[in-house]
Amino acid sequence: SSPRTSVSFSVKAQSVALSQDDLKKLAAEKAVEAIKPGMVLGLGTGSTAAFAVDQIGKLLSSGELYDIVGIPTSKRTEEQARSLGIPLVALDTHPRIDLAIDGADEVDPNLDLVKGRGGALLREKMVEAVAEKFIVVADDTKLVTGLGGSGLAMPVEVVQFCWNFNLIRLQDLFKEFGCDAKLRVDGDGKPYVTDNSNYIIDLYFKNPLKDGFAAAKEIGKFQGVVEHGLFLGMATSVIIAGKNGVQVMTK
Ligand code: ABF
Repeated sequence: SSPRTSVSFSVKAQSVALSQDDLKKLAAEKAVEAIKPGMVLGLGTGSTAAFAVDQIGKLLSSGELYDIVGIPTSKRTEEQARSLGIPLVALDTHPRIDLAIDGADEVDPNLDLVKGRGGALLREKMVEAVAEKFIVVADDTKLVTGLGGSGLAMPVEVVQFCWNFNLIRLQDLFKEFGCDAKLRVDGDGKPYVTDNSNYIIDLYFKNPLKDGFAAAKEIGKFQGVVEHGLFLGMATSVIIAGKNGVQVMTK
């Protein structure tokens, strides 16, 4: 595993306890400080990334930031960015991204991630894989010692055709980790449909994965799997906000 260095930044003494949203905002705004005029940006999805998108919108309207374009990782983020007047482009015309800022569901000590509980994993991975720098923003509840160890879902995006076939295969693949696989459903109990018209199978592990890279390789062999939520070796740095301040983890 790669060495890791951590740099801590203290936050101003707070007279009231910071909420989880305050922490997300702190991490997001710290990441936005890395944006320079002229950059092509990857705009993440989720409640933490949304604070970064908000801040970009504010800096654009105050004139402190200019001459940037963004590539949104979901329809939700596209709407948010449009409403803030952030100029948007696509990977088709801008296949090089200077900086992507996005949240995560789990962050391990090697800066490997589980992402996609928000359902946007495919576009997130396409954007973040080509970004020169990828800064992850999160509060400290996202830290895990091993991926899959939070007890929450690790998503796999699959085509709709014979989705149950892949559900069974995935559950079987990870049976040594006590994997329970479930089709994601929306509030009406109907299958959740991604921005790319696919389904999501959520994997719940009793024990964390021993080797994320081996797991990713095996999942990738299944026909009909479009993408999975293991984002390995992709993050350049992770900004984690907790009660004691903001910590920047880099490799
Ligand atoms: C995106 O949003 C996803 O990859 C991840 O699933 C989710 C994290 O959301 P939040 O910041 O709301 O916890 O980053």
